Order: sequence, then structure tokens, then C-alpha cells
Amino acid sequence: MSIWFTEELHPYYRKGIRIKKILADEQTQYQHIQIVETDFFGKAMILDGIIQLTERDNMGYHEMIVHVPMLAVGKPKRVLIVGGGDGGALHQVLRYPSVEEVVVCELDQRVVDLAREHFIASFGDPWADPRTKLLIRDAFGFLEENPGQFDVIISDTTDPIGMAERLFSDEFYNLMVRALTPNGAASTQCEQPFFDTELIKQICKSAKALTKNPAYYYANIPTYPGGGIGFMYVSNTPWENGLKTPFPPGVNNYINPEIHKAAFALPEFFRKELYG
Ligand code: SPD
Repeated sequence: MSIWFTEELHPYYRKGIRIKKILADEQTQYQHIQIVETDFFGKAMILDGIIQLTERDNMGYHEMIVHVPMLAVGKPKRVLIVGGGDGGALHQVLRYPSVEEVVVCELDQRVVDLAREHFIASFGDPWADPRTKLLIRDAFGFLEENPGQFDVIISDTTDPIGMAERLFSDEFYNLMVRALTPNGAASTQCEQPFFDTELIKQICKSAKALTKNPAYYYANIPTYPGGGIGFMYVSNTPWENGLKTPFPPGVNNYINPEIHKAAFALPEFFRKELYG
């Protein structure tokens, strides 16, 4: 079998990848989950018709969303991942020997189960690490109950559609910053500069009102719309602090010191939109 999977996240833009085989296809209480074998990108996880990760290019996303805040903080002990049920961000967080506990607050147990079954070659089994604590629940209530608790928070979410829309709101950013330790840092999945400019501007405004040193950065991911995705770094601690911190043990496949720095360089039209 060889079929084209076409994704349309924005009504004016589509992209396609060729698929060899459908490995899992199920509707849960929350979403439609598909795991497919692609021609070029290895296995992919698709949620409600939108590609979340592939074996070949997920490293750009997971390494950048995790290491930028982790390195800025230095020796983080307690980490929270909002969403992240596929385990890709968790796998990166567990590389840090300083980490004592990682709480993953994921809504859908089936995302965890299916990722555990299909992506072990990419992520190993981070759920078996004794430092991992999986909570199957909505992150809002958990953040409310845990002010000042986390050195790093990573918001590893789907796009702002349906249930996930709230994870891009002022209310969420307020709660997230409140749950950080004073010098803690957060990073959030923050969409595509060309297609989501207004949303990102709004989030940047919230981040500026809440912390001293927020900044937007970007990674190339061929299977995401526009070939990449950005992240909002949200912290009182400058992201540049991380440039002096050594990478944790283990292998990087995307981030290196040059990429770490260059990721914060923005195209002029977008830099003006965010920073004036
Ligand atoms: N438009 C696709 C955005 C996907 C963001 N979520 C990725 C989850 C990987 N852990």
C-alpha cells in the first residue's frame, strides 16, 4: 500500500506525506489517534488528522522544547510536562542527572500506551524511570494546586483547537508562571510565525507581562506546517544563561551551541511584530 496523507491545519495550506501502512487507528474519548509507517519519516503519530511527531524529525522539536529551559535553569530538580504523552520530551528531560522528579500531566492514557508500543526505538521506555510520575488529568487543576513547585515546565501540546485551545490562553500562562520556582523557566509549543502571527503576539504579550526575559525561538521540522515550529521561552532567567551550561549526557541530534543561539534570531517581519 502507498497512499498520501494530507494535513490541513490552516484552511489555505496543505502538506502531504506518503504512507506505507496504518499501524494503529482508534478513537478515544478525547481524539482520533493514528500511528502510521511513512515512506521517508519512519513512524508517525497523528492526532485528529494533525502530525504530532515522526521518528525522523521529532528531535528538532523535543530537543529544543526541553533543553533551552533546562540549560537556562542549570540544575533543574523538579520538572512538569503538560501534555507530552508520547514520551519524546520526557526522554530528553530524563537525560539530566539533576532531575529528581518529572510529572507528566497528560489527558489521554491511550497516547501514552500507543507511543510506548510504537516509539520505543526513538524514546526507549521513559515511563519506567522511577523519576517519572504520570498523571492522567487536566493540567489546569494541577497547576492551580502546585504554586512555586517546578524548576522547569514544558508545555508540549497539540495545536490550539478544541480542548487544547485553553493551553494557549492568558489564564494558562498565568497559572504556568505561578507554578514555577522564582528562577524557573518554561517553554511552550508556540506555533508558526507566518501562519499564527496574531496568536503568538498575544502570547508574547502575556509572557512579557508575567516574566522579565521571555523570548521566542524556532526549530525546523519538515513535517509541521511551514516546515517548522516555534516555542515561547518564559522566565525571569535569561535564556542566554543556558549557553554556558554543558549539554546533559546522551546524544543530541538537533541542538548544538550554534543552533541554540541561532534559534532566537527571528526574521525581520516577525521580530518587529513581537518586539517592535
Ligand atoms: N502542528 C503540529 C504541532 C504539534 C505539536 N505537538 C507535538 C507533540 C510532540 N510531543
